[in-house]
Amino acid sequence: MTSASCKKYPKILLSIIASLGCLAIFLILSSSSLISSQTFGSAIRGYIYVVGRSQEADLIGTASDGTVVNFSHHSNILGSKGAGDDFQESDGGFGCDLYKGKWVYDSGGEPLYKHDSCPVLTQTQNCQGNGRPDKEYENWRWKPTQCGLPRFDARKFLDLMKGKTIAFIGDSVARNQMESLLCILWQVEVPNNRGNKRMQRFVFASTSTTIIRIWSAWLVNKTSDQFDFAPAGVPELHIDAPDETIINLITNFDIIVLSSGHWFAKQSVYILQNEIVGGQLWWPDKSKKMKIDNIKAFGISVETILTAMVTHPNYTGLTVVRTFSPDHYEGGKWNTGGSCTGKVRPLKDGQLFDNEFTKIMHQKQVRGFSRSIDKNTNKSKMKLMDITEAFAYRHDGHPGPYRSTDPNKITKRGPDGRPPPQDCLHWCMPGPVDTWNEILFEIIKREL
Ligand SMILES: *[C@@H]1O[C@H](CO)[C@@H](O)[C@H](O)[C@H]1NC(C)=O
Ligand SMILES: *[C@@H]1O[C@H](CO)[C@@H](O)[C@H](O)[C@H]1NC(C)=O
Ligand SMILES: *[C@@H]1O[C@H](CO)[C@@H](O)[C@H](O)[C@H]1NC(C)=O
Ligand SMILES: CC(=O)N[C@H]1CO[C@H](CO)[C@@H](O)[C@@H]1O
Repeated sequence: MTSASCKKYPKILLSIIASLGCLAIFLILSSSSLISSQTFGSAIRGYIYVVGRSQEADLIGTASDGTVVNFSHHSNILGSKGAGDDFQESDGGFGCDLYKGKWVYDSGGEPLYKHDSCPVLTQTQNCQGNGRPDKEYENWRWKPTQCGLPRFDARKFLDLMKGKTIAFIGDSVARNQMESLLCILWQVEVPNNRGNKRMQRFVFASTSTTIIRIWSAWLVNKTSDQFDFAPAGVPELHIDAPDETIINLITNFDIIVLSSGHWFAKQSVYILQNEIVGGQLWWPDKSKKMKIDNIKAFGISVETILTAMVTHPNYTGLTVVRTFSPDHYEGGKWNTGGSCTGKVRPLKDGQLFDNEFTKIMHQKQVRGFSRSIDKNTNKSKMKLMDITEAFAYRHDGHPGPYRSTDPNKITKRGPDGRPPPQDCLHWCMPGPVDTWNEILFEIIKREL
């Protein structure tokens, strides 16, 4: 983002700009935006991401179509009880790792819905509607090595989900996936909007299937009063206490998809056992080292929310943790020439950007997941939906500069080579994010 584009969002960014000269990230819809459907489409818009310089990819693969991926090193990353085990028992004992595979171009493929056939699609992710000139990114399909990933059958999904409720809980990437699912289902049935102030809620009458979204950026208890030496106004995250709003609702849900991570790049104070242990874009006493940085805080938060869920006496649902969604501010940071402008096909093998931040966030998340599995005392199930590496290849799947219908928006680099303001974090709809719901459907088929 340029400083000019920051000026467009003075309210949102003001405090951060003040201290950081616009070095801030603001990713997501504010929580209020889930209240009314009018605000679908109002959105945001600055993102900061630190993307490492291109390095040798640490994935191995063949190059016939340039997109073969070797994920075999995953077992190391995932540790003992990670997603590596998730699908071993399925497929009649053959096992199929849904996260190991490649992106294949499907020239005759049609997306699951059209950008103009889904009234709930947020405008900032409506890439075609915002004038994105290329369209091929809609036609790459994820092909797991050992099995096929069936095209999403909306009718079958509703039948399988008869009487059931699925809740997407988390940040704006949760919204991205929830809207993708709604758009897919919309093609066979228009749901009733039964939302309220706490949550978005759509009910498909034919099967009484309910799709819910609840905003919770960090998934843990957030306060904002003055606390010890933390000033009022800076979000205080009690990273060892879950967001009570979530915990109070979970027994109503059969399936919960959790999405978090990117807000740990935002300003906040980290509190553990009632003691301030660190902060992000906030730490007044430079002479003292903080105990917990944003990456550690993320890992702890994941363990906190999951532990609260799997030790809840009455929760029997399936919890799906969708792993950290990779962003693609390639070649720099968001404000130093990092860009996904002009990316029209997935990265080829060997071109993968080694994004240290993504990698370590993923590791912490997987560790938090594994540790909470060990604490499970109820009948609920947990699955890791480990999409991080597969989606690291999809630098073509983001809106880039096509974030609004504004006919005067800048979509090309300036004379100084600076890229235009852009979103290389959220995913176009239709687009690769629809694959998440195809994978989710497979998980549900296997677990319900
Ligand atoms: C994938 O990587 C593993 C180890 O990293 C290696 O043993 C294996 O041969 C590789 N497979 C392919 C198809 O390259
Ligand atoms: C956070 O914790 C306080 C104190 O225990 C509690 O009153 C509040 O409801 C909690 N809020 C959330 C969102 O969990
Ligand atoms: C769990 O269910 C029982 C029986 O319906 C109820 O008495 C109890 O309050 C519930 N516990 C929680 C934490 O919801
Ligand atoms: C059905 C079941 O296994 N419920 C258990 C869930 O976890 C609590 C402890 O938090 C147990 O007391 C329940 O028996």
